[in-house]
Amino acid sequence: MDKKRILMVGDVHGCFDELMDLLKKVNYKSSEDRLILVGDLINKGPKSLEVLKWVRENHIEFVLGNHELGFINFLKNPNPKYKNFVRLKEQFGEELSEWTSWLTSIPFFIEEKNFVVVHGGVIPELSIEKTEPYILTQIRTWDGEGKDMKNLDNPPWYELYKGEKTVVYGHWAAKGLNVREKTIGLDSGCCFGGKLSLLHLETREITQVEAKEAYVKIN
Ligand SMILES: [Mn+2]
Repeated sequence: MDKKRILMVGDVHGCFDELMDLLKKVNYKSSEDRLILVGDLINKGPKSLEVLKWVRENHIEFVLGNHELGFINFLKNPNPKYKNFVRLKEQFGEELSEWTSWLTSIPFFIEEKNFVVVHGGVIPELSIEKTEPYILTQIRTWDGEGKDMKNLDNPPWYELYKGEKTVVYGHWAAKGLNVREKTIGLDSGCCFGGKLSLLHLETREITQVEAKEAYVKIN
């Protein structure tokens, strides 16, 4: 018997308090609901470690975003220029190796019968299994090759998407909440002073909370 709601939340980016408020607002219960985060849990906002701790302790499902991918690469090859990563690594303290192996165990996508969750999006030519992680985590537009996935002269990947499954993603705060027939973008820019968004997949109902403050400027 499966009575679970499937709930998905957009890019948290360290906005731990807003995440807690949002889950309260929908009366989230871990015993009854399946919760999936679309990636980019860390950086920009104030409480990256709190988000990671809560997610890990509560076995919350999520996919890796470009910020987690960058952090995993940083852990392999630290560069002091990435101050957020330096700080987060320090906060892990003696548990660094546990945190690292946990993070590297997280998938780049979650695929079920009716839906796919991925941070950036998917490309039309290729199955998701064969698509490179840097594309899955960073795609916005598609030029046929993935040379510049930010170039707004090219079409957004979701306009090219012909799949049957609903793709739920984040990563494109400038577009805001972006609900289409087969694709649902949930990054509504909480860390920039926007909103944190939650999708109830079965009903397509969206619930949002306002950011408590603008933690970073839009770049
Ligand atoms: Mn992102």
